[in-house]
Amino acid sequence: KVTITIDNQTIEVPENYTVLEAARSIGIDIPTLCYLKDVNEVGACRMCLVEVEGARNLQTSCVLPVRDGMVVKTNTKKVREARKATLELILSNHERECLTCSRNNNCELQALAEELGVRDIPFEGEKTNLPLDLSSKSVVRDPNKCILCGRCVSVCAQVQTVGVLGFRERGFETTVGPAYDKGLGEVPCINCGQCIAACPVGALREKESIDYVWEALDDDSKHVVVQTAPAVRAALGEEFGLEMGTRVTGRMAAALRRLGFDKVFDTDFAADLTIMEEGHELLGRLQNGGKLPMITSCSPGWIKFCEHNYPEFLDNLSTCKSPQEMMGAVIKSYYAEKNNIDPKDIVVVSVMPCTAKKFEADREELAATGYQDVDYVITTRELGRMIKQARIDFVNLPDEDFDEILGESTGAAVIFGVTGGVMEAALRTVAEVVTGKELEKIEFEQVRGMEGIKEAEVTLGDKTVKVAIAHGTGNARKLLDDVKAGKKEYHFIEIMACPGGCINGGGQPHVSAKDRYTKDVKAERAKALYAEDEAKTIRKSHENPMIKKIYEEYLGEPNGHKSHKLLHTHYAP
Ligand code: HC1
Ligand code: SF4
Repeated sequence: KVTITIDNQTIEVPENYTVLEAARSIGIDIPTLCYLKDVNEVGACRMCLVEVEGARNLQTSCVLPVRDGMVVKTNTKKVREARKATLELILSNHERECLTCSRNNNCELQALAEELGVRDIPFEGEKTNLPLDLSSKSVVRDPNKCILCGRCVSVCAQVQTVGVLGFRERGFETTVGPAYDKGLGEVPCINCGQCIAACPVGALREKESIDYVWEALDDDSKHVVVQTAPAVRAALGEEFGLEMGTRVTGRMAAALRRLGFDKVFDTDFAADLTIMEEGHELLGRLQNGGKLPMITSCSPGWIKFCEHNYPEFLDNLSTCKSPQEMMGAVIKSYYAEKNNIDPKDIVVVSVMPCTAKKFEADREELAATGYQDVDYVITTRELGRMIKQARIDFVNLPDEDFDEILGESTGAAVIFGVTGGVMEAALRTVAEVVTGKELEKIEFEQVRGMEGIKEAEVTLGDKTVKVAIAHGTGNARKLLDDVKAGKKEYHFIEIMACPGGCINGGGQPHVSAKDRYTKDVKAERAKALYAEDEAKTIRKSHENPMIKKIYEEYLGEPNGHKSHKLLHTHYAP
């Protein structure tokens, strides 16, 4: 421990603290902009300047280690003026179209300008004026709004180990983007949107599909059906000021109905269906000497990461389509036939916590009925915007249910949205199918939690199955390198592209760096999903009565002929 005095308060803090951490530990809020805890700690933006006794110049507190006896002042005239001048300089070269910006009222730069009392910008400099990068199906990059904080660069390189973003040119010409001026759609970007989540301003955002969805809803000749991913219900409330971790499943269904969707279905139904298909696929591979380890295939960011970086594992991927795609295929076949609707008139809209789902929906492999399985994908944030545009009082909506029968789901499905959840859901079903006996305890604690890589050994009948889970493609890379090198052996691996799984997807409500510092976003949202699992009467996919019904009425058996046509695919190298 070291003793340090900040703004006349003397405290003891661990010696590995920075001055910023020490100050925040006693509620002294030093402003930051480029700082993102554990991801980007570089002292580049100089917003966190403080005065240190004995030092001639102001110091950047986010990278300044504490020293015993240090005396720090965070709120002197010199500090205030320096921070404000720095901010004014950043603002002078920022396209300040706040009113029409996707981050209006939710922008860290805007908030700082208010907090530091910026009322005019004395030097109106030359402005960056570059075209938008619209080449990606998921992410839009606006260089004119970029403040060069480097948060996206760090996330992409260090957390995801994709590394397609970097600083280009120098001085005034500096921009952030892929090398050689390429667009994000032309490089091995995996569309995960973690860069969007890291961006403090509107320089990175999802490619919006809201207008297409409104258009479909306004078109009387279209039957517009919506599905919502497991993780959306754990975070949508944040768009309306509700506490992080508030479950809004019922209000979300009510809002979707009020927006005018003809049917409100739940991707969770398809998650149960995925477990039926994937569980039997695993059993098949274990019994018939199939390719192992089998790796989950529901996260489209992970699929793209695999295609670019580990093509040798493509045959290890489960042939199951992701739940969102299975749902689309089932809507345009089973549901269409049952209700006598021509699939060409059906529009399937997905609400996803994910930006990569936009890319996935457009993949040519995923069009089982001759039409794309899914037509439009909007993120959790975009759904929030639509609800606001419709002026629906979300917070005070009553709880409503999803529509039958594609809205019926189990606790196993809802935990898909958190790392380890697909594995746990699969184990609940596979264990019972193998042994024919009911599990005494259905929670598999070993696969839960936010450890980057998790491992477990599970007894299934007379066989011990080794499983592993990785979330965030950086962790996936470590795990796969070990498997490749023969250091580790598994039967079944779950990989999700985003750290924490879908709850922390690139399409979820923005959380400022300041809130990320104090709140454990992943854990809070995960709690909401585990609570929903516990609250469900049916918690195993194979016990979902509507899943039984669809196999009886239509699909036949898991991995059967019809399933293969509709629910499976192959990602070729
Ligand atoms: Fe996910 Fe999935 S869990 S991929 O994380 O398998 O996006 O929520 O919808 O498809 O079900 C995302 C979440 C989601 C699929 C399911
Ligand atoms: Fe990197 Fe993901 Fe952003 Fe693509 S979407 S640039 S992979 S962080």
